[in-house]
Amino acid sequence: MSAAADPAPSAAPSDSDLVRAARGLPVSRTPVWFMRQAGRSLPEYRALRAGTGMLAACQDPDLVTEITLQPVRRHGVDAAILFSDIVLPLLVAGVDLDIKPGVGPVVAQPIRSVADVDALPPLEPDRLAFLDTAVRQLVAELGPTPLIGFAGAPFTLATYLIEGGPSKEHARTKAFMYAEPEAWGRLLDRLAVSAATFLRTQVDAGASAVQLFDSWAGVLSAADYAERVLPHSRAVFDGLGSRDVPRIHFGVGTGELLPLIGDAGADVVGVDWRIPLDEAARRVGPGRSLQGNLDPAVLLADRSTVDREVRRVVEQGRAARGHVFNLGHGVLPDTDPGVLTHVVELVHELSMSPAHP
Ligand code: 1CP
Repeated sequence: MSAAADPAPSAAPSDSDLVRAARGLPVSRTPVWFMRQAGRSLPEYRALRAGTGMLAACQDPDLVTEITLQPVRRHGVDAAILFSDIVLPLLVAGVDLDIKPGVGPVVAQPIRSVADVDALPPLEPDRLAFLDTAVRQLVAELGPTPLIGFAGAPFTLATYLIEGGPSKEHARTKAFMYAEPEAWGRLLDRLAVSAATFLRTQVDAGASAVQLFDSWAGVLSAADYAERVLPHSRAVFDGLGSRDVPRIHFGVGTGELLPLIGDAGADVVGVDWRIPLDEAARRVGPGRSLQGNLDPAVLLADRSTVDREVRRVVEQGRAARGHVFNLGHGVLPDTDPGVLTHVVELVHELSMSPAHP
């Protein structure tokens, strides 16, 4: 990566350091943003959300705009990520679900049979007017800062629909995948169609990049992932057609899946903290950039540990075609927001100086 003399952000989000790093082009400094940067670690978020349910907040364009902007103003991150949730397209389509505080998404009638799969309602694009409004407002407010749109990948959404809520082993999901391969394929096909609709709406309204969250794909073997999941994630990216925005693809615990995660159609592969970025770059190959991978728990440690680990991630990221600095998973709720601001400053400073020998 080459370092230009002027670190000032360029005028167009499509020429921002985030988009350039995602495409493997030279950047003025390593771009940095944080998964779950909008959310519970910010007191201004808790104040704004008081009295409004998570899913209601996600459908209110003014709240979405304000919550999405909060971490950009406070930390000076190089990208905004839309305030929404991976289960929102399901809710909008008519699935009875809620996000319970302290738990996560809970589905009233989990999918347990082939008939349940066939009863899943489709997502009608005309129900996404609130999303179009929110993204347009945001893009106008953000100016040169790119907005990342996102969706949940078919597998990770299927885990919530089948388990009925958060789970560790995803045993029911895997059992359904093995026992009902045809219905499984149909379920993931449908989820791919709605994820693509959700992403297209965001890109057509002005989002500069997209991230597909397959957070729980790491529970699968490479063989099962390749055969039963990857084609459906690829269908989501293919659903973007010729829309020319970088595609980020992320999962947790995907060390053994990294080449496949790239093959699904990503420009950028998101990596958690278990695999160093130089090793991840070897596994992913030369044609893709990397995003990650500071352990979110490091941000709860003392300042010298934070600095040492940030420095390591920046150094190891130099092995990649392009590097977008991020955490290996979302910001933990107890994180001191001041530490996040410090990390943004440190990544920028370190990435403007030449590599250490
Ligand atoms: O009341 C609250 O504040 C609820 C907490 C919360 C928030 C702030 C949830 C519930 N979702 C969100 C927002 C959210 N969700 C964003 C906002 C943008 C940002 O990053 O700042 C994003 C990108 C998501 C995506 C999401 N939701 C994922 C993929 C990312 C990941 O963390 O792996 C997943 C798995 C979800 C499901 C979900 N929603 C909420 C929770 C607590 C969970 C996880 C539950 C579980 O453990 O299964």
